[in-house]
Amino acid sequence: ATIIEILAHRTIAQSGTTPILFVSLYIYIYIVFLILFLSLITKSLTFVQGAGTEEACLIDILASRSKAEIKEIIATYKKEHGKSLEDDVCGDTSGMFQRVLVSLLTAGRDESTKVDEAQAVQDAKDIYEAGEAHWGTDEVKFLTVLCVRNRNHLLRVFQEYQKISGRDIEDSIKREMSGCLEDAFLAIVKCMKNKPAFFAERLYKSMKGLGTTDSVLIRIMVARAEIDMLDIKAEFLKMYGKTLHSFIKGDTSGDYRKILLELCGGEK
Ligand SMILES: [Ca+2]
Repeated sequence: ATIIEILAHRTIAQSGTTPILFVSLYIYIYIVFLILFLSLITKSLTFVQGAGTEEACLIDILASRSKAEIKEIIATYKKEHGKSLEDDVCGDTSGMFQRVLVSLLTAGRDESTKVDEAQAVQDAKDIYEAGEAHWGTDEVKFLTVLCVRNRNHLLRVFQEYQKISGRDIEDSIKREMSGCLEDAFLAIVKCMKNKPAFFAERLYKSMKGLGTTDSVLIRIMVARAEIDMLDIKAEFLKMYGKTLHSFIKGDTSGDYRKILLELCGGEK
């Protein structure tokens, strides 16, 4: 008989002899501890995850959209909510994370394709000195480069950074920062390097492991369906050795699955 059956069918009073009483008590305490322990683990896991779903949503959108798209988002937000998106973001966030979001919102990024060689070398040095070569981190330097420079220029900065520091910029961000700020800077760097790969990773993480973060899955599938879904699927397959289609199929069910697969398109 299993422990549960023993416990269910034999109360302490019924068990009579002392050894059995102790064994039952022991098993009972063991189970209570196990439950407490497991709930503690689940709690601490949600704590370490860093950005909650709402912060992650802000990061995903603001880090990946162009100047024109952000302007449109701000206008639509104003029309639908009668409030300024910037004010609401400021009301809900704080510190450097807030400054990064506002910087992305005010769309100060240069969108030309010009690479200024000397400036790129200087930017890489500045970031290195503000981070790895500095006790603590001067996050403002990261912000001025990552939120302002154009994509081609940044790709050059990342190369130069690797040369100077011997590290990938993503590793340094992970070493120097934490929480939402780390997530925001990482998202910016990943979007600059390869936007479809960034979304492939977000989709993968929304489904792998226990449960599915439906809000992330839905948002990205709907937002990218007609933009770069083919590229995202190709990156997904390259990164995880499985098709996005098969992943969604295995992780969802019913009409919800049908709609997501429709947005995903064919297996390939
Ligand atoms: Ca440092």
